[in-house]
Amino acid sequence: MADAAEVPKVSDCLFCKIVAGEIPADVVRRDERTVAFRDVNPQAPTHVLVVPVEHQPNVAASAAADPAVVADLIGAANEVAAAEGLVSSAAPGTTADADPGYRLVVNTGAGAGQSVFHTHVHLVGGRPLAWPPG
Ligand code: IU
Repeated sequence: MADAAEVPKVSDCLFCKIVAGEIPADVVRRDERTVAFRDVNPQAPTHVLVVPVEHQPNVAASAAADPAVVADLIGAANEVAAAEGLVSSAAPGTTADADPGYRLVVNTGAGAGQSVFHTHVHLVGGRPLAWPPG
């Protein structure tokens, strides 16, 4: 695992500071390329943010710089979802009780609701989720 103190960061980026351990966060998963921590303003019983260690301002920039990081983020989010009891072995199409599921949201751009400009995936679950989102 990378030493957090050695991770390059953008000096004024909040999520870089969380990745580096300079700002406390409720970290639920960490590997060499991603960090997952609970959102400070949760919108559901499970609301975890999964971020890449490498700073990019949004997922479009992350995908352009290193497409594999997008798979890393989704893989990490799925592992967190499983740990939170949101991944069912039930066949698709069964009831919400049997297959609670989860939602991944990647707000990209201010107009889409992005407020922190370090790529992040919201993992939301633990309650019924309506569609379409707001
Ligand atoms: P957004 O998609 O960029 O809007 O999401 C940013 C999220 O970061 C949002 O849900 C905030 O509650 C969350 N957050 C956080 O977890 N810790 C912080 O110190 C700050 C924002 I500032």
